Amino acid sequence: MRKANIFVLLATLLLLIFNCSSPTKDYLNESEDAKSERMAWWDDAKFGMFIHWGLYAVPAGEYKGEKVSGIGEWIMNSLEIPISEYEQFAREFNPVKFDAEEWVSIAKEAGMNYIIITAKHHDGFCLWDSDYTEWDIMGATPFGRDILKELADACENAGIRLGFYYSIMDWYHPYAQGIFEPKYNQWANDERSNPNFELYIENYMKPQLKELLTNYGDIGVLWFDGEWIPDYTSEMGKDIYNYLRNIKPDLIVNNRVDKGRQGMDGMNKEGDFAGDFGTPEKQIPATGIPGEKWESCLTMNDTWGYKHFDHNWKSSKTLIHDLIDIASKGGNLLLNVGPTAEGLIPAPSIERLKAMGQWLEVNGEAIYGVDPSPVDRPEWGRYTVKDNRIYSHVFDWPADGKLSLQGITDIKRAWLLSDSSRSSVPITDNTAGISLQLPLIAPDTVATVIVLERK
Ligand code: FHN
Repeated sequence: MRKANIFVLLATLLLLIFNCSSPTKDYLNESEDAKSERMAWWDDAKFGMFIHWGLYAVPAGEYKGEKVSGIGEWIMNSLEIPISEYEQFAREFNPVKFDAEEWVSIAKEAGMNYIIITAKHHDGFCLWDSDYTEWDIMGATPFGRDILKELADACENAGIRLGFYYSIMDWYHPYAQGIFEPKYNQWANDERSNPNFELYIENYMKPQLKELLTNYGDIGVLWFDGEWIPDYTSEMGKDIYNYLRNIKPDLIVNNRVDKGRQGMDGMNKEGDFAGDFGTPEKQIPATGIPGEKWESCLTMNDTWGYKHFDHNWKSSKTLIHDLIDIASKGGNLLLNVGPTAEGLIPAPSIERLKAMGQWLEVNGEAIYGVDPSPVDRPEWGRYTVKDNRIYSHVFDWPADGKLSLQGITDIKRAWLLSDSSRSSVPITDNTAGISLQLPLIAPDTVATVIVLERK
C-alpha cells in the first residue's frame, strides 16, 4: 500500500476515533421535568432587560437627511445603505460613555433579573472580539474594548443572568442570506438562495456561538432571531439547538432557533420544534400560551434600536400593568432599551425603569416566581398565585372600597401587601365568591396588591 494511502487511512481512523470519543447527546426530546429544572431560574425571574445596541445607534434612525419610518436597527435595509457606506458607522462607533456596571445597576434597580443583549443583529456586526471576523468591536471600530466581556463581568458581579441575542440572518457575511448581496437579494426573489449558506452555518455561525458560550462566563440564554430567511431550515435549527446544549447543557434557547416566525401566540407555526420558550413580540397574548413557557418582548417606545426622534414613550403605569398582565398569564417580560452611540441608555427609559423598580420593591413578592391566575381575570385588575396565596392586583380602585372577587373562595385572611403590619381586610363570603371592604383611597394608584391567604 502506498504511503499516501496509509496516511489517508490513519487520518480517517483518527477522525473516527475522535468523533466517537465525543458522542453528542440529543436534547430534542428532553423530559418536561428536566426542562422545568433547567428553566427554574428563568421561570422565577419573570422580568428581564432586552438591549438592542450596535452600529445602527450611530445614524439613530436618520441617514443623509432621510428618517426611517420603521425600527431603528433596520436602517441599513430600510434606507438600502450599501455595505461600503454602512461600514463608515463602524469607524464612527466609539461609545466612550459606555459603563457596563451602570447598565447592570439600572437593570437591577428596575427589578430585572436577566439581560439579553444583541451580540450580533441583522447587520452582522459583532459586539465582541470574535476570532472569525474583523467586522466586530475590536477590528472595525476605534473603541477597542470587548463590550460583551465588560457586560458579562458586570452581570456576574451583580448576580444578574446574561444572555445573547444572535441573528441568523446576516446582511454582511458573503455566505449568509444577504439582503445586500445582489445575487441573493431575498427581497427580489425569495426563491433565490445562497449556495454557501451551510458554510456560513458550519464555519461561522456555530464557531461564533461557541465563542459566546465559552468565553463570557455562565451564559443563561441564547435568543435567536432572523430565522425566517429562505436558506434557514428547521433541520438546521434542531442541529444548532443540540450543538449548543452539548456545549452548555443548562443553556436556555428561544423558539426562534427553529424555522418559521412565531405566530400570534409566540410559538413557531412552521417549524415542528419550538425551542424552550415562545417569543410574542410587541404583544401580550390575550390568554397567554397555556402549557407553554413564553416571554413577551416589548419596546418602551416604538423602536428597538435607538432613534433620536422616537419620543413615543409608554407610561410607567402602562409598563407596570404590562408586567402584571404577563405574569398573571404565566409569561416573562423582556423589556427593551436602545442605548445611544455614546453608550447611554436614554433618560426616558431610565425614568420608567426606576418607577418599575420602586413598584417591585414593594410588590415583587406578587410577581417573582408566581404561577398564572387560576380564574379569569377580573375587570378591575389581575391575579397571580404563589404557594397558598392569591395576589389581587387592583388597577381600578372601587370608589366605595367594596371589591368583588368572582370565583375566589376559601380565603382565610386578606391584607394589603404594602402593609407591613398585615392588618386584616374585612372579607364577606357570597355565592359568587368573596367581597373585600378596602380603604377608600388606593395606597398605590398604579396597582395596589391585596394578599389573599387560602384556607
Ligand atoms: O427584525 C428583528 C427586529 O430588529 C428586533 O430585533 C425584534 C426584537 O425581537 N426581532 C425582529 C423582528 O421580529
